[in-house]
Amino acid sequence: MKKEIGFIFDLDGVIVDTAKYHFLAWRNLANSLGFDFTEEQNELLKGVSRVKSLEILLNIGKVEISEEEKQKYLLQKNTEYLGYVNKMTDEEILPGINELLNYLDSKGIKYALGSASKNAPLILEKVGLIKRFAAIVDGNDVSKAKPDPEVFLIGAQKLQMKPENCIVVEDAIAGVEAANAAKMISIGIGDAELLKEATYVLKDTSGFTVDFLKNLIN
Ligand code: B16
Ligand code: MG
Repeated sequence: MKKEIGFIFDLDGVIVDTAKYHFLAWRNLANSLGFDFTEEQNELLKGVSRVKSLEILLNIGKVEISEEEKQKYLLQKNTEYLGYVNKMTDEEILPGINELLNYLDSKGIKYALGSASKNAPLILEKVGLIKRFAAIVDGNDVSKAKPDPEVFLIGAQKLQMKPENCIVVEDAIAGVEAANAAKMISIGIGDAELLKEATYVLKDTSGFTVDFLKNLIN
C-alpha cells in the first residue's frame, strides 16, 4: 500500500505575495519615525512574526521606544496592511498554485496552511481558498515562531499525519529550518543558495509544476 502523505503550505511567498503590502506598511511606519526602509531590508522580515518584525525595523532605524508605543505602532502598521489585504482577490494567487491544489484534490491528498501570519484566515478568504485547506495553523496558534517547528508539527497533527510523511512548501530560511527541525521534507521557493537547507529548491511557484509534484509523490 502506498504511504499517505500530506502537504503544509506557507502563505506569504508561496500562495500569495503579501510581502509587498507588509513592505508598504512598514516603510510608512519607518518614514513616520524619521528613517528610510528599503525593499532589500524588507527581506529580513519575511516569515518573521509581526512583533519580531517591529524589533528588526526599530533596530534598523536605531530608534528606542516604550512598550506602549510599540503596541500603538503594531496596531497602526496592521491597520494599514489590512487596508491592502481587504482589496485582495483570487487574481493574486501565485502562478501554478491553483493547478497544484487541483491536482492534490484529485488525488485526495490533504493539505494544511502553516503561516506566521495572524491575518492568514482573512487572506485565504479574500483569495477564495479558505475552504480548500483541511487545516489552518497561523500566528494565533503558536507560541514559538519559525524556525521552531511548532507551526508545522501542529499542522501534521491536524492532518493526522506523521511529521515524516509531510511535505512543507516555504519561501523563508526560518521556515525551511522549521520544516527540517520537524523532520519533514521541505520544498524551498526562491534563491537556491539562500534556501540550500531545503530538500528541493524551486526558483518560483511556476517551477512547482504538477509534473514535479507527480515525480515527488511517486
Ligand atoms: P501578520 P508567512 C509571514 O507570513 C510574513 O512573511 C511576515 O513578513 C509577517 O511579518 C508574518 O507573516 C506575520 O504577519 O502581521 O499578518 O501577523 O510567510 O509565515 O505566511
Ligand atoms: Mg513565507
